[in-house]
Amino acid sequence: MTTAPPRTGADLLCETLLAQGVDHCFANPGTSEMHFVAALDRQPRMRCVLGLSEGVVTGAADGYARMAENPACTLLHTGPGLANGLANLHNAKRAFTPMVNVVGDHATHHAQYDAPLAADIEGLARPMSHWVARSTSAASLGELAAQAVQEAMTPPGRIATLILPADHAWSPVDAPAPSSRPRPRPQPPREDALAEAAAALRRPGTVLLIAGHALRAKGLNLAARVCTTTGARLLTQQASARVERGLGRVMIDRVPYVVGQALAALKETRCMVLVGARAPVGFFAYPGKPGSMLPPGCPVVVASTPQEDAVATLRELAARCGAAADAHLPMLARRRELPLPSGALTAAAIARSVVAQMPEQAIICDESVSSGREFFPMSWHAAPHDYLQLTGGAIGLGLPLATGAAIAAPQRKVITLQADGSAMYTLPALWTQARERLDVVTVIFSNRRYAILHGEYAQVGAGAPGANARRLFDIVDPALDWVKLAQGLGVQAERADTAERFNVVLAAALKQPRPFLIEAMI
Ligand SMILES: Cc1ncc(C[n+]2csc(CCOP(=O)(O)OP(=O)(O)O)c2C)c(N)n1
Repeated sequence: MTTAPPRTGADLLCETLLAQGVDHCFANPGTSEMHFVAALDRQPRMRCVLGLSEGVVTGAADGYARMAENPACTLLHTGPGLANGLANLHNAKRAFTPMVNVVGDHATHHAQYDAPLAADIEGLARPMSHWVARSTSAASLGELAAQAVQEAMTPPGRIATLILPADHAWSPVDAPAPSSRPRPRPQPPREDALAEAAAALRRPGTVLLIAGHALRAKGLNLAARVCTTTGARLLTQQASARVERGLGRVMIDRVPYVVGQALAALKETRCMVLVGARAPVGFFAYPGKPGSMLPPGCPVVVASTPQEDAVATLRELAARCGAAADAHLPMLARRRELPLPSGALTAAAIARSVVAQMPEQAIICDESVSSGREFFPMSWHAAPHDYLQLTGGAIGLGLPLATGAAIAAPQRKVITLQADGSAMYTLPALWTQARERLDVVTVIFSNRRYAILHGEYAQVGAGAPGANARRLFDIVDPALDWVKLAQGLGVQAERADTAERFNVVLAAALKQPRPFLIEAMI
């Protein structure tokens, strides 16, 4: 006769996560996490998703949470497992994504031996986490897990990392899982900030820069009403975690990436009002160029910080500016026929084909780097969609982000606009897409180079690339065969080298509900 295993600290952790509404676990486990895996195994409500590298795990948890508006947990193996996932944790932190990381560690009594995988997990976790804790006993795991979820859900979204020594995971416990707690709410807007912002918005030359939740349809409509009434100019940051765009939605422009273009776009700005946003700065410093993208001395008014309620702020500003609820909004995108492209396959042709063919409610994950710039203005008039970007600049997010988004929104088509160099960082995400049968079409912009770095080389004043620089920027020898790479990971794939062929392959890919990759030869 087999007896049921005793309830462990890992069970308590798992039960608590579920009780707090966390029911997806993106994982790459090892020996120190075996009891957590056993606890997951006893919880059929927890969906477990394997990522074959930790960058996939953390990136997918980011994509999941952006669409589910709920944190996932990750399961990472000790310091090195966490370290492999850090770049995408950095991106998630910059996106204000809620996330709970469970990082396994050696049993406490094993620490004295300095075994090979022993590492300073706190030291690795801290820079990419808002909150780091280590369990002190099996019984502590309930309270700590509940706290981790609270931390993660503290607006606008935080990274919480809980370190789990193996003996706390395997020791028996009686303590019940803490019951579900109310989710923390964003702070209300501040009266003095609202008054100052409302006055600033009425002055000529003011830009209203919005971010975070203000970029969902409701916030955008309020912002458009404010700007239509006051004449202020509406803008968002260069990259955003999630924007609701397309037909019937507000056509909001963004601050350009290229410093010269950003400076030109903002040169008439007399004042900037921020709602959940940060005043625009250069992505990098360039010799002889300013770091702030605003004209010198331009005042900045913080109407609300990212921690404050952006939608409530905009509602208040609309009221104070006298914006009518039924005001006509010229900023709303209207239908525009976009013929399919023909001829040479270029980044612009791909953008046009995607815009013309994408279904309603598609989720666009954009890591197209230098190839996707045409997509943004063209897709104002596309079918209504969500648009997810790389907010932390650490490339290698696109494929995992799409993976997590597809898991969060299984009824929606996910389209990944993916630069080839960036795709290689977290290529195994394609395997997870195949394993989980996800509805994702990946478009690889196969330019066989780090194109943006050619531009940056000139921008920083380094001159023309010679042989060594070119060897660091070009990935043509050997050429990556994306059809074979995808097929090897279980994803169907085809190559397109003309616009006509791309149109046909994309149409077929969009019709079927399984992962599909298009190698677009540009
Ligand atoms: C983690 C990380 N490593 C390196 C870089 C530097 N970097 C920026 S863009 C880039 C290559 C981009 O090439 P690709 O993804 O093919 O896009 P393309 O520039 O060709 O459009 C690199 C290496 C980075 N941003 N993040």
